[in-house]
Amino acid sequence: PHLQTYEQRAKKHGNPAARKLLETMERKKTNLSVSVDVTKKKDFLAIIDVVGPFVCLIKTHIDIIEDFDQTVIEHLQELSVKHDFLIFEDRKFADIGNTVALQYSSGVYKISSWAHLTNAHAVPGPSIITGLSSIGLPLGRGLILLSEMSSKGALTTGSYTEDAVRMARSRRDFVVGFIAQKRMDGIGAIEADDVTEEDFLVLAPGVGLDSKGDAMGQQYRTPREVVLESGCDVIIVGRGIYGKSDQLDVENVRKQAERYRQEGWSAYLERVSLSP
Ligand code: UP6
Repeated sequence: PHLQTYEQRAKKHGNPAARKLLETMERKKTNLSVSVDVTKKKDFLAIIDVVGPFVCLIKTHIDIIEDFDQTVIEHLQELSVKHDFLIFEDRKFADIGNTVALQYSSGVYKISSWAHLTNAHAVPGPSIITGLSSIGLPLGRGLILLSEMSSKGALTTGSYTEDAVRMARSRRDFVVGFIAQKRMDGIGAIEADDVTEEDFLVLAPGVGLDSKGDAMGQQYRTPREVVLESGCDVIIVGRGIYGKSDQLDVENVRKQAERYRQEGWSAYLERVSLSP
């Protein structure tokens, strides 16, 4: 499906959150998601307001905000309307169905009430999807499974990746894609599976233009490698855009967001031009 346009794919997608994301990407001409991993409410909202025009999706780690209160969510939702982007809470759920259902719906953050997308590890097996979908499906949310990770030495390889894709394939109503480094089309499929109609979005973290990695095992590839060569749909960029968050340079954040949007989008245009 990745040689089709985002618009063509939006028309066929059965999940409302995935459809809305694909439509937003086409409308705003961007496959950039900014990962806003900062610890102060003020910086968090300032970055989002600046990068908003250039992104389809804002990725959050809501539990790292030190001065979190309900107004963070209210402002985030206002910005999501103002700049026309979706919200993805990178919660990486990894427990039994009953526990993840509570973590998703309750506690301080009530993630299901504001995040269009969230994600989960496949390690607990299919019951994690059962638990999360009991909350998210009636709300029109979508789930992303982690089938690969960007960090050095990640255990998400081979049969683990295949099993994660199989889990997703059996719940295409709710699982809309993967955190991965490449397309997962047909991976782990057996003959009885009809994979011709499946369209999983691939969201790729570990994207950077000026660095190959960090001191803690992160590994970066360029938007071109990720979108054109590996067929991923959304590039997730954190520090490549906001740098060191202790000295926020708003003008530079804007410049970097424009630069990554441009790189990601031209790689996408080149990719769809290969369509027969
Ligand atoms: N992330 C990865 N790799 C994965 C999954 N998730 O880096 O395999 C997340 C991190 C971080 C963001 O939790 O929020 O993507 C990457 O940030 P960076 O661009 O600053 O490295």
